[in-house]
Amino acid sequence: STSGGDSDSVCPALSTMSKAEEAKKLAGRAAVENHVRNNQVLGIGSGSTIVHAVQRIAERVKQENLNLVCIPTSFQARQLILQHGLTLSDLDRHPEIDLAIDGADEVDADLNLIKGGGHRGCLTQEKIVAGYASRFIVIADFRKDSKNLGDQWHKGIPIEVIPMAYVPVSRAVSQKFGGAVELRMAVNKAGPVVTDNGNFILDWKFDRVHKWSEVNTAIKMIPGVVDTGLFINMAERVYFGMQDGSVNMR
Ligand code: ABF
Repeated sequence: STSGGDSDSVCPALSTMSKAEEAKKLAGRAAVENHVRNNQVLGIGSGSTIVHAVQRIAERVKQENLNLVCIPTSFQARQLILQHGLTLSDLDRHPEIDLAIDGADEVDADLNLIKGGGHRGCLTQEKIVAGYASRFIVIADFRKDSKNLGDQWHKGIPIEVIPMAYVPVSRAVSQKFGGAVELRMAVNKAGPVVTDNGNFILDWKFDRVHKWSEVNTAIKMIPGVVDTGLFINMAERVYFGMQDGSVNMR
């Protein structure tokens, strides 16, 4: 029948988009429900999924009169915290974080993550905040759920580099580990993406499965590398919003 009129048949791509957005919301809200408690220092991640979590945090602060302090992982996160009237702080005043919540581009079966795929290539501040958090919880929609890194996410592993070193770092990564490395360009192609830290982002399109923990350490040792979008063994739990309206936890 052509008369159904449901969004799946009219525009499948649009339908997947709105289902993904709904799934992000489910994941973000479930994580806040289950983990946010009074008197916590929270790490606030970056991207589109965290927006839903921050909305729920702000609702709960009002409803339950919670006393929370928020540490941002990016300029975007800082703006989100301020826009929602939450208390903004930093690692100078709060070097220990109780709970960090963030999105991801891909999550494998062992809860290893690829991050940094967003417009601003946020990953270094996210890794710092997650690294100094007692608990790190990831929120994502069903499209991010993967067995092996690279199964779902095809844009490669982001690597933040000091601008003067982007060419030798690119060469070193492809010589040592194969694959192809590209400097990430701004959407309008007018120049490279510049991170919140004033650096560039390389996208390493790997051509085989690696031992990610070893590769991550080896890439970090290359002079000029600031950090990688590989988050190995950091996430304690991931909430996936599903297409059917449920939330899967891993
Ligand atoms: C940032 O946003 C990045 O580290 C990660 O790549 C991405 C996740 O964004 P989204 O929630 O929009 O998928 O956290």
